[in-house]
Amino acid sequence: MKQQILDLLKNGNNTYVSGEELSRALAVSRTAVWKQIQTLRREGYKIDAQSRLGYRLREVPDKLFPGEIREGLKAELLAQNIVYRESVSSTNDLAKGLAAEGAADGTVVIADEQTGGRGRRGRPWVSLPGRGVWVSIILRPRISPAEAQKATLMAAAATHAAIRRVTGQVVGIKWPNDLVCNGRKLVGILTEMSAEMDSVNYLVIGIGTNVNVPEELFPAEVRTKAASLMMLTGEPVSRLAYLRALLEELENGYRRFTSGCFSEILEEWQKNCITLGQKVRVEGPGFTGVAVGTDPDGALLVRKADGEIVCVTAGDVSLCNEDGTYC
Ligand code: BT5
Repeated sequence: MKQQILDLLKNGNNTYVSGEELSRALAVSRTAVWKQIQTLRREGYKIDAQSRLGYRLREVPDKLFPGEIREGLKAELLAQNIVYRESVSSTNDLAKGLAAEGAADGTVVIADEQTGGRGRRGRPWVSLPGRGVWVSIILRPRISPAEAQKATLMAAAATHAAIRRVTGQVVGIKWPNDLVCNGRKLVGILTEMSAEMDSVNYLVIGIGTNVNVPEELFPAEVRTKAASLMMLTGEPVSRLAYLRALLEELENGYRRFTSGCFSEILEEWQKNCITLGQKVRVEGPGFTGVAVGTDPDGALLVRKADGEIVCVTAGDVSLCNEDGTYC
């Protein structure tokens, strides 16, 4: 009923809709309408009430409510099940729980705030309330565990396209899971999976995008390394518009991925990858070399000084700065 009232108010296009009209359209009492209006107001919708005129929707909150996301969203699979929470520890953890209970392919889990957002290897991911898009997607592709890396690349290419669509800015993809601009990280991607020996049960792709974070709000430990879409454009960016673009690009990427067209995705990814052709250091083993390409699954190929080509499937890769340091 709440969503129906909201839809009717939106149809009113900034004019008043009478309480009587609302109660008639929904076949409920005017008190019931009033209660829903109060709930909407608590959620942040600014609704004017005038005794003889009725109600007018003045402002929609900057929240990623499923009803708002779906408005104008050109996606099918990723529009079906959208789970929203004001605050969670980690959308990836919530998504994994839902996936284990059988959540459908394409379920989207989104939160306004993460109190325990995670990066890879248990590293923390700063997820300020209301300032980013912290989202996880449950996918159930018929692939082997070895192919899961492809999903991270697919997500990076989709995120890259969404940022370009919404901000007009072209950012760089840093192998395997970062989107960066001037050496600062805008987006981090964390792909997790549940699998048998030869098949994946489900993937959870978590994508964290700093949207409206001014530099001073980043905690000191990431302030000089992080960026946001707002820092790129110089003005606030609509989280809803960005999330819709992201879901559309992800759905498009997932369709290509599952219909055997990963090579197209890889080509796009390679065009925008800033790691390729660069001198890099592969952290962990600690060797250096030149990133000369990827294998068909998206693993990074690094040519060492002695000419040996090493295939790097996971881990951190730092790029060489002009002064010979790596970051
Ligand atoms: C990542 O890990 O980059 C993956 C981040 C994935 C976050 C999403 S949000 C939705 C979903 N739910 C989750 O709990 N996670 C996913 P990694 O490559 O390990 O990078 C982590 C490092 O990035 C940290 O150690 C910091 O140095 C840095 N960092 C942390 N928060 C950041 C932020 N908001 N912006 C830029 N850099 C950040």
